[in-house]
Amino acid sequence: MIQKTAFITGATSGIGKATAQLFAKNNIRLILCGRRNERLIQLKEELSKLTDVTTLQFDVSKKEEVFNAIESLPKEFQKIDILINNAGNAHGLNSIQDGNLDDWDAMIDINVKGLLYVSKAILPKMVVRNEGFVVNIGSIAGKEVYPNGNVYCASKYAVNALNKAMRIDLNKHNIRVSAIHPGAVETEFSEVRFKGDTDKAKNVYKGFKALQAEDIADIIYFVVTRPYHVNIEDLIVYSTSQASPTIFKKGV
Ligand code: NDP
Ligand code: 8X3
Repeated sequence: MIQKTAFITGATSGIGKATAQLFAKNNIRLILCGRRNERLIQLKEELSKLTDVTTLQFDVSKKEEVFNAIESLPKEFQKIDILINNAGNAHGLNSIQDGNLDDWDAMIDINVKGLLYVSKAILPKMVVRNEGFVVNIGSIAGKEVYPNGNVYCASKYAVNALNKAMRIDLNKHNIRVSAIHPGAVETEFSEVRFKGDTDKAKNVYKGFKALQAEDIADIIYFVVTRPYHVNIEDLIVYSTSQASPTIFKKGV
C-alpha cells in the first residue's frame, strides 16, 4: 500500500499528539506542527522509530510563519494527503460583558484564522492533484452555545461553517472533508482555558470518565481510513457521562 503523509497541527499535546502516535503505528508519514519545539523534537524522536517524521514549528495565527513553514517542507514531505486541522484552544470562561479582549483575539486568531491560513497553504496542491483529505477538529461548542462559552463557541461555530464550506467548494476537486466535534476531552485544554490554574482545570474532569485524547485519535484514524468514496462529514462524540455541553452524570 502507498504510504500516506499527514500534516497535523497541534501535535505537541492532547488530541493532536495521540493522533500522531496512532498514525505512526499505522505507518502514516508525519508532519508534526506546534509552537513548542522541544515537544516536537521529543515526539519526532519517539515516532521516527515507526515512520518518517518531520516537524514544523510555527504559530498558526501568524500568517507569514504559516506560509514560510509550509513552503520550507523538504521535497519528500510536500505531497500532503491528510490535513488534520486540530490546533486550537479556549481562553477564558467569562460572561460576555466580562470577556478579555486578548482572549477573544487569541480564540478568533488561532481557532478560525489559523485553521484558514493552514488550509490555504495546503489545499491548492490537493486541488491540483484532485485528491486529499481534510479533518477539521470542531467541538460540541460549535453545535450548541453554553453559558460563558460565547467567543470560544463562536470560533467553533465558525469551524463548523468552514467545514461545510470546504466540503461544498472542494467537492468538484474530489477532496474529502470531515469534522469531528468532541465533548469534554481530558487534555491540556482546560489548563489553557484557565491560564495554568491546574486545580480548576482538574476539576472539569472530576467525578466522571471524560473522553481521552486516544478516543478521538481512534475516531480520526477510522475516518481517514474509509474507502475513498466514503466521507464521514460530521461526527459528534461525547463520553457516556455527558449528554450536552452542560449535562453530566457525575459520581456513582
Ligand atoms: P491541548 O491544549 O492539549 O492541545 C492544543 C494543541 O494546539 C497543542 O498542541 C498546541 O500546541 C496547539 N496550539 C494552540 N495554539 C496554537 C497556535 N497559536 N499555533 C500553533 N499551535 C497551537 O488541547 P486538545 O488536544 O484538547 O485540543 C485540540 C483541539 O480539540 C482544539 O481545536 C480544541 O478546541 C478541540 N477540542 C477540545 C476538546 C476538549 O475538551 N479537550 C473538546 C472539543 C474540541 P503548542 O502550544 O505547542 O503550539
Ligand atoms: C471543548 C469542549 O465543552 O469545553 O471544546 O467547549 S467544551
